[in-house]
Amino acid sequence: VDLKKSKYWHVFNSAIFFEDGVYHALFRVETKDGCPRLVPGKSKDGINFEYGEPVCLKNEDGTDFQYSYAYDPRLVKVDGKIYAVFCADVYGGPSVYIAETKDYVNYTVLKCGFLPFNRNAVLFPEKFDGKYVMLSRPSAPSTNFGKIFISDSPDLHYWGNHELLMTNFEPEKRNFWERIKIGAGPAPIKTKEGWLLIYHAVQGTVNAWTYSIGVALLDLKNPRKLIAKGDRYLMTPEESYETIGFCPNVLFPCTAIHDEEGHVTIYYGAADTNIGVAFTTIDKLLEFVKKYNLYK
Ligand code: BMA
Repeated sequence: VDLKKSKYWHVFNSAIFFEDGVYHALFRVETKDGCPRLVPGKSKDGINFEYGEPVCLKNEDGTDFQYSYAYDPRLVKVDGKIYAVFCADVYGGPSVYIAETKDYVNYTVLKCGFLPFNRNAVLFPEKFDGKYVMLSRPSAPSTNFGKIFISDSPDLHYWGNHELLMTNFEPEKRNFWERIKIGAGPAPIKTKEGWLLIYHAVQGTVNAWTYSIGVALLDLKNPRKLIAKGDRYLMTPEESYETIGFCPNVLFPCTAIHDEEGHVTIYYGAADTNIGVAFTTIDKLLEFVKKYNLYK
């Protein structure tokens, strides 16, 4: 989907939430100054969006949220409230921020519960034993490493019980497609067999890094338990809009919308330039992750 007709130069790793017949978006855009910003959008068909000005981010006390850039949002509904989880730089290094919205345009940023450097965070849409659960990817300035961690919180502010959930490359497993790092994608999808986690995984090549999309399955009652993880990518850059762009060979999923019949629509950033849309089903994702389970 080529969204460049808007005034924004690149529109890619974005969050889209479907509710009451409307697709609400929180787009990651870049204007020609190269600065990542978050912009709201609205659509009836999930493809053609109206755009707004960059979102209004306020602190809980009503003052402006001061940051230098914000990017890679995910939108999640927990306990009837809509939250954006995104990465922003406030202290000279990116960290994970949570912001609540009622209209998808005005966002109240909660006090930061994570230390820099940390990115690729997403909340589970349900609480477990009364606690919010978050996936995130602690890293470092160079970010040439990274694994997915799981944490919980009683109030979305104080986060703890940090544990390694999923590692990337394991030499004896030969999963080279995720050699450099991995990061959680959209909010996990609840299924009868567990939580489906769509994520991105990075391979190093002689040219640059290649970002593919993978899938894992977490235990339904205890999401700290990894049940299965694909030994190969679900999608890798192949189409011209994925292999050619501002940053070639990048697939970066931030949204997975599913309906009651199990259809799944994945929106992913393509080459840091456009948004791609891929269709699948919960059954197909479950079949894939079980058939190609790295740990079977
Ligand atoms: C990551 C993030 C993503 C981006 C990707 C490829 O580190 O910055 O937003 O899509 O790099 O450039």
